[in-house]
Amino acid sequence: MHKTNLKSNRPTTRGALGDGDLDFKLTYDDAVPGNTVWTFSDVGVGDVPQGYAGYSSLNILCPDELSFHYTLPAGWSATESDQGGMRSLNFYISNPAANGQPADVERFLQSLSTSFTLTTPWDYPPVGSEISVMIDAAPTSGFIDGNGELHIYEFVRGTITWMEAYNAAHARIVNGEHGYLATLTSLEEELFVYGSIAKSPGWLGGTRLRYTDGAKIDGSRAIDAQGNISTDINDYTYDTSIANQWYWADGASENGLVFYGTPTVDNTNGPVNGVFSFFSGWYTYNKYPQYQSIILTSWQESNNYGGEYCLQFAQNGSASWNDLEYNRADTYYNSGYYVEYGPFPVGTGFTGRGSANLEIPLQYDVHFDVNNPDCPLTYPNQSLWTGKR
Ligand SMILES: [Ca+2]
Ligand SMILES: [Ca+2]
Repeated sequence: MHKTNLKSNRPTTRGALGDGDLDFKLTYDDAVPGNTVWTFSDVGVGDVPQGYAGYSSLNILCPDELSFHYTLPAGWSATESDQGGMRSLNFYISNPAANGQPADVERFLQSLSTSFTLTTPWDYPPVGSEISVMIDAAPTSGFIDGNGELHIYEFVRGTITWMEAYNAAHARIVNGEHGYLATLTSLEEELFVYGSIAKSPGWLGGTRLRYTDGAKIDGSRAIDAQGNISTDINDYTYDTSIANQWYWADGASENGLVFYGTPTVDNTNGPVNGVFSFFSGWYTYNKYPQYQSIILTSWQESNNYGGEYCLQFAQNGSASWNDLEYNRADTYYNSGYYVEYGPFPVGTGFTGRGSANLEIPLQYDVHFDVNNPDCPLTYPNQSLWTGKR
């Protein structure tokens, strides 16, 4: 048995052009024996979209066999999620005006390198074999859930009511699917969104509002062809005898799910067994001791202070939740809303709004049998054995 590597068959660079304002190449130095490092090059980032001060976020989605090497520029932060064979790296730019300009993003992408950790030569990434990069002027991040599925989140500025935000979220589209007011249904998702983009107070998709006949809001009672729900508070009730449970009013599988069984804080009867909730206060503080520094305890929520029935997130820079009036829309209490998209299936790249999906230029070896030298096979992204052993 004889085998050899056919170096000439290795690609050295690959490029991609997104359908938004982003393009880049991955470069692999073929001259270095055993090299597993790829670097980004030829990065081009387009102009900042009108109405924005700069880019706010940069997300990378890839198989989790990839290791990324980088140094964060000043004013940038990073969050990572890694589940189900996929990895999502999220870089958040805290001051888009200062360090989110196209040249800053280009410099950072150009400084990235990545390498594989392969235990065997044929142990290539099982899904996708793609690197997806998305830049966005709006704060956006991508989370990989326990099933390896992708959820994308976005914070949208705007002082609008909860019902208006419900409709506005539905009108937004990523990867071809409508968004919805974000649903944080696990501690992992909660901490991820807080750690990546949640720097401003804004609406989530939870409420205890009901239609006046007692039905939950779930998107099924549209008032127009766009699927909007009524924005008139008179079509709803927040009477605690009817509007007595907190539930998610939208979302892929959690639409209608009750996450808190009482209208106001009740540490015995409120928390629903096996369902995640994260209201401010001592209950949450004691239940998650390792995250006490990001949970507000100055008051116990939900407190229905003056009539509050819609779910608000990231007040005073905290990760915990608060109940708020539907129309409490000012920059201190509520400066926008959180939109979620997905879940998208394993292997989905980003599309739209400054994104590029790139096949990873894998090193591949071709093995052949000297007794049959005419049959060296080349096959991208695979290590093949051919001929007789
Ligand atoms: Ca969710
Ligand atoms: Ca409150």
